[in-house]
Amino acid sequence: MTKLKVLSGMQPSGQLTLGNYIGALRNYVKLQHTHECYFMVVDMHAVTVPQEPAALKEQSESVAALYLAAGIDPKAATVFLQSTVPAHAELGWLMTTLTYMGELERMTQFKDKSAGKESVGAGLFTYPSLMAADIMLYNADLVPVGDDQKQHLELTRDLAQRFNGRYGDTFTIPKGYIPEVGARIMSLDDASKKMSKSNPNAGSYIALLDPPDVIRKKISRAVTDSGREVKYDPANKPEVSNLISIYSAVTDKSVADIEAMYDGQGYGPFKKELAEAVVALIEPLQQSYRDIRESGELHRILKEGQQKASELAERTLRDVKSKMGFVVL
Ligand code: ATP
Ligand code: LTN
Repeated sequence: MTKLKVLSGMQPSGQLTLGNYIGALRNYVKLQHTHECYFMVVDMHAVTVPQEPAALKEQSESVAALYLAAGIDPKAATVFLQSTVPAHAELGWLMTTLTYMGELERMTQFKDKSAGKESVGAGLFTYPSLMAADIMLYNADLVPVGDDQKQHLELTRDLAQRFNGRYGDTFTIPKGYIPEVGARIMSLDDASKKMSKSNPNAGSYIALLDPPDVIRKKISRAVTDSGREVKYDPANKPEVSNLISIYSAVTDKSVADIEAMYDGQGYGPFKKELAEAVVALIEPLQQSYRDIRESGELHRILKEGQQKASELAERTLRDVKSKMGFVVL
């Protein structure tokens, strides 16, 4: 039986966070042996907001190395940089022509990222059309992402259906693969905002490359309410509920078990043990990250990924162009 296809990506717009890991990266690792997987670093998406060239380069390599450090095996999954497969830009343009302005205007990520900014690049607006192209180039069945990408995925499904309706059956209609616990980890300083690697306040997120003591400090300083009850109640105790979600995702303990463990103990012991659980998860990943960066193997792996991804992507693009009436030579 042929394997279902999986594609996903993360932006090299900062250091990967625990939110990225729990919401998406963990599922990449889980799916790689049972599915045909494509995992990319979406550098072309990252430049929809200004990036400093040296930082973009370093972060792109760092994200790719973190994929591997988290357990992605380049022999099992194809790992590559989006910008090294030009078919993304090309199908991205074609998808932009298929997308309605009204659809893009409704995207909450665009509204959030453009709010209060004086000049906003047009790429930030058309970003979801490029994401749709990313997924469609590989005819992915499943897309492991966090909760914040649901709306973009819905648009991808609409565009795939629109294309199929106009030009004949071509694209698979993809589905999201979103975790039950941890699909939306919130900021440590403000539980109304999602944890985000591009947040200028480093105290708001736990980076996968934060040293253990920094992780301990960030968790001990994480905002909580003035009560002392470790209770999952997102409406009234959003901060503590967020920490419980992280605890549950990291240890696989149920919310009820965690509440029972800290019954009557206040936030102190809870936060301390949460920090240790996060450190225990992250330390081996950091060791493996250092090994990968020092091995000098990264570019070779990304080059192989580029070749594998290009084959499939080019084939889809030729088919699309031909169906749309471009002269294919
Ligand atoms: P940026 O701050 O640049 O917007 P980000 O941290 O939001 O970046 P992305 O690169 O946009 O991260 O997302 C990569 C993946 O991680 C996506 O699948 C996204 O849904 C998931 N993700 C991002 N933040 C969280 C979070 N706080 N909780 C759960 N999943 C998340
Ligand atoms: N928009 C996504 C990143 C992304 C992506 C994709 C995710 C770009 N292309 C294709 C899944 C599949 C985000 O996390 N902000």
